[in-house]
Amino acid sequence: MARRKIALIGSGMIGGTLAHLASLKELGDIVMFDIAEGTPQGKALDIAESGPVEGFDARLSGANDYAAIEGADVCIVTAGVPRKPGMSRDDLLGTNLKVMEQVGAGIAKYAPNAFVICITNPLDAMVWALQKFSGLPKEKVVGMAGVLDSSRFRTFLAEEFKVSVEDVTAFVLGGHGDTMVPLPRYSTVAGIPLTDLVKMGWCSNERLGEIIQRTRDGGAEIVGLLKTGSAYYAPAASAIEMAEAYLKDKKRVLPCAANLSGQYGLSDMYVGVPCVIGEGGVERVIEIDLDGDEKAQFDKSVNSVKGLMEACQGIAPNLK
Ligand code: A3D
Repeated sequence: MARRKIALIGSGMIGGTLAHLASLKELGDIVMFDIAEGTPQGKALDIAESGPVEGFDARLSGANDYAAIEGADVCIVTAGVPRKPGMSRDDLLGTNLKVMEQVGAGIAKYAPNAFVICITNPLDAMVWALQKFSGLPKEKVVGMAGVLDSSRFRTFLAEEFKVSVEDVTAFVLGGHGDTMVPLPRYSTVAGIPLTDLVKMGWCSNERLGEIIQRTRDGGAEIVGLLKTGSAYYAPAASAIEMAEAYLKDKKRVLPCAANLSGQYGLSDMYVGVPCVIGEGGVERVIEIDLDGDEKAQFDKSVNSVKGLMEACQGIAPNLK
């Protein structure tokens, strides 16, 4: 059987890490694409040369022409610009929207059957625009944010409780931004909800609130430390988990920015919700019960995503 083909559109910090992880996991052959000449070619060759040492078989190549992504099974999009200190994700909108238009056209022409995972920020608006620009089926275009946000939440919780990260599950809903909604009721240590752990005296409500705020600020914390760009190891690992769920038809239940068609009372927009990811792409959006406070937080987050979508429509009126 032919190997699967994975196209990485954008070969910067996340793109390079994606190529490395996909190679180590032998997910398929990898084509790295970028407008910067030499960058995708150089990174692809460098990673290919680690193959004999690591013991993976994968063909890696780099390109500056979309024709190279022809027939890709998965496209992971990081093309665009990242944040610098002092910038919000939303400051990237104008530049990255134009990039999504080019990427959408490239995918539509050369990889119309691919499962497309968008990472470019501001995420929920960019994945929505990318689906429209590409015209691919809505269930085949998805955004990565929730896996990363919940992984950050899990990291901080495991550290706080001094337990393995493997035993911590976490749920984060809503848009990928300051209004994201980490849900303690649906986050657990080995199945015990955080709300029960507070009752059991594992931590106070105040401390839990601090951890939730650190999760919301998780991206900015890294931008502040790196100073030259944003996070890339954990974002790449998170997108690879989604790609693997699709390629291996694992039916993973993962929080993703998915297109809503009536769920949560919303339609024609992308926002972070729990999804089943398998060979069909986003096979199911799971509607969980939200209490009054959770619903209010979710609505606030949805409104901020809608504001970004309107800003996109102001720039690109064809995005109706
Ligand atoms: P960076 O290392 O700058 O890589 C971006 C790459 O895109 C560069 O190599 C550029 O040359 C390339 N590029 C620019 N314009 C185009 C174009 N028109 N066509 C093709 N390639 C182009 O950034 P990065 O890899 O650190 O981050 C990539 C994106 O991911 C940014 O928008 C970040 O804000 C975003 N990001 C999202 C998350 C989420 O959780 C959603 C997390 C971290 C970063």
